[in-house]
Amino acid sequence: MIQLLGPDGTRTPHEEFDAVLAGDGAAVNGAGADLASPERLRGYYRDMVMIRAADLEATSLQRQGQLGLWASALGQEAAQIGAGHAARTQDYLVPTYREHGVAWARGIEPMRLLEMYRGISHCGWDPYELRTHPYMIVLGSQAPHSVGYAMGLQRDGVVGTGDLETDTAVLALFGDGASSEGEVSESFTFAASFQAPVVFYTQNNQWAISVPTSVQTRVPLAQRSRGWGIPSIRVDGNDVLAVLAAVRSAMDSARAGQGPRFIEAMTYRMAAHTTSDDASRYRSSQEEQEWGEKDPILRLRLHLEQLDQIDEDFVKACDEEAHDLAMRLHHFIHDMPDPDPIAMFDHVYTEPHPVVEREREQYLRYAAQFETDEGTGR
Ligand SMILES: Cc1ncc(C[n+]2csc(CCOP(=O)(O)OP(=O)(O)O)c2C)c(N)n1
Repeated sequence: MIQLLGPDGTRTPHEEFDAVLAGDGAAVNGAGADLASPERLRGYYRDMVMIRAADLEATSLQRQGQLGLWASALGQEAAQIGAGHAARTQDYLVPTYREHGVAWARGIEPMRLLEMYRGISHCGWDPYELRTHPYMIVLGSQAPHSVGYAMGLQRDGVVGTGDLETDTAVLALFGDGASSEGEVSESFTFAASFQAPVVFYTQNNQWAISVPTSVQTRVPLAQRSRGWGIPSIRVDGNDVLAVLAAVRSAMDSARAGQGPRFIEAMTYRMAAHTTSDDASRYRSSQEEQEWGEKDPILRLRLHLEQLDQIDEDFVKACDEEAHDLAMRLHHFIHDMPDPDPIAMFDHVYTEPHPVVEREREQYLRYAAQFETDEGTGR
């Protein structure tokens, strides 16, 4: 397993990945040369603090009856912030339902995520503009969507031209449990056969609801893709620098036309699977405590302290900003008017669809029964 930052924040040299982080000396679409500069490290720290605060607030909002459900990404901040920042602006990302740090790194407001979990929005951002697919809850579906998109990129001629500003790759995100889905294996076949510019990225957070990873696989997951001829590595997913370097390097190989890659990031889902789950039913508090000691945010802070690049004022400013974000989310959701139910029939398909139209008519007939002098009663 590749680790650049140990749990105590100490940096271990790694020839290949240190060079990836140092960059090629040129700033490419906003990503400056040194991905591990103190300024950037502080940025990743702030990102992780912000997204954790948003996550905790979302859990509270669900408990207050304001969200239907919430899938927490607590503990996976480094695996997500690192991957999100490793992708270049033009890359296309295909996330699961738990990718809040990735979304943050791609510029998606946490409000948009909460709207989805409140059940009033199908997506909330423009996938074309932000180059990030809508969240998908169908396990493993990220893989074939990504491979199809990647094969489209080959046909568009934006792979392997040597231009880092335009050559594009796809990042397929899915969990350890999802990796058992047949469509992930089928996607490996297509990606390898056609040398598609796609990186398969699994956050192995140790659990698929109550099923441990040891039941999904007898070998390290990272080894799986090798049978397809897809090079792979396992990285410490609680180490933002290892993730950043691994994903950046794999995406750049893929965009250069060198075919697919697979990355397994070892991390831990510190919260329950969702707000509908009770993790104490299937895992020990000792295990939770052990992983708590590998907290990705603490690790980066310790590293910054070792570099003498962080002070109390910065930490306090991040905490205050995160608190403000949580408060904004709280008020945004509590003050949100209920949408007109008829809106749920909008935007299901790009074009009008006869089944949806029929359902819309049925609903209008149903709602008409409750019409009063004051209005429709909807
Ligand atoms: C095709 C499909 N089968 C089953 C489910 C129900 N389900 C939702 S999440 C989940 C576990 C997923 O675990 P993993 O892929 O490890 O991701 P994690 O939730 O841990 O991030 C299951 C079985 C689903 N959403 N889609």
